[in-house]
Amino acid sequence: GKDIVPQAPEDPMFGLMAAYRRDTAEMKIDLGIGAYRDNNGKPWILPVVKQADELLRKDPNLNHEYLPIAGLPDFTSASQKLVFGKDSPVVTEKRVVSFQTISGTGALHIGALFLSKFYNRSASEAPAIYMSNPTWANHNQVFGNVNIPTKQYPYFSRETCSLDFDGMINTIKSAPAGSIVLLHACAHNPTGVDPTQEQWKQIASVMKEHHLFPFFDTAYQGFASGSLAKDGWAINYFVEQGFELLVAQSYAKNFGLYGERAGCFHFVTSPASNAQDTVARVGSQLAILQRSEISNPPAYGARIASLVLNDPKLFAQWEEDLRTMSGRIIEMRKALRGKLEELKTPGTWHHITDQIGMFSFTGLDERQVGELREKYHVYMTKNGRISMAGLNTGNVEYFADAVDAVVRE
Ligand code: PLP
Ligand code: TYF
Repeated sequence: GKDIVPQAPEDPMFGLMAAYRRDTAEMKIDLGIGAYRDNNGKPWILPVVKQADELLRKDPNLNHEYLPIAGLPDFTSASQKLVFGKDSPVVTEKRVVSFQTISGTGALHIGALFLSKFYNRSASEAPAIYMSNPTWANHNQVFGNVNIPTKQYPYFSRETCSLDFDGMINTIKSAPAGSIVLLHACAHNPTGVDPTQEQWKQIASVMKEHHLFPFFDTAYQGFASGSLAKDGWAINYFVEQGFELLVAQSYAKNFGLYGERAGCFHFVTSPASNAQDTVARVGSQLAILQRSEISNPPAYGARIASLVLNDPKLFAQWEEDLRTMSGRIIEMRKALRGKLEELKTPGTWHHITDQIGMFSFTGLDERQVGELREKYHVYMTKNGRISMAGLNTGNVEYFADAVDAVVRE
């Protein structure tokens, strides 16, 4: 009858991971989940995280008490500085309120929940959130679960394997005033394609003119340009333009703290005489939402990140670790493209090195992806995305040969 709970489909990413684990072939390759792997295909604990962990273990004052509802203050303040810059007016003018969250997903969720309760309540129709097509699959559920209507803007051109800027900007232009626009701050997942600074300026200008509300998702700061500040450029350009905006920040990838769930949510209000009052009111409501959802956030990951972010020496070590990860990924992009071009694999492959961050959107279609899995034990998402970190000097040639074979078929 009606009351039966319907069976839900398995999360495709976790299904893919399980299938990979079941595969007994020696040459199997996991290009599925966006998690960094070293050149031996193993998870990598950042050296700076090891150092911070040792320091924490030696600290006689640490215990397992609850954190405050908003999280570890040293963590949230350092997170503000990382996203907005040390001397940012949003920090000095106290125009930002930040809550520690269950990684980036939790930050998106509390932002979504806050919007669903408090954003444009007088509008005759609930405002929709526009997200890129494609986007991180979880975005749809996070916003859908709190009944925010979800819409899409074009993002990726299958022909050029690059940004469909005209499609994006035209759809944003046609969004009803008051709509929310979800933007990947850098290293777009799944395409690896970001707007240029010039394009970001146009996006900001259109959004201002049409009274649209930006929600930035920043899960890959440090993976895109090689500079933490540059990777935060788009957010800070919007801040400079005076937007009120939201930011969901994840430390899963850039600290390798995936399972520790360290993240932060930021609400920034525009410069105005009542800005501090706005921040206080919003903060008071966020505290109630946080309390009812998780009471208070988990401590360990935030302590690690906080130690590193607040210590100049550890921070410098972190930047080096980030360069180790992004540098290896760039090497693999070059190796893959080089090998495909050497094989004269039909098609063009420059997008492999043009794209940035953790992922490459290869342009492979579902049949090719299926054959890579069935015949060659290569695991990747159906949309043709590969996690570049799954490639290494030991398997990149095997992968290129496999791609060559399925493309020629
Ligand atoms: N946003 C994007 C675009 C992502 O790719 C991810 C995935 O890792 C997240 C947010 C959030 O991840 P987490 O909840 O592990 O921080
Ligand atoms: O896109 C990825 O691979 C990462 C990790 O349900 C991820 O963002 C993917 C799917 C998912 C949870 C995490």
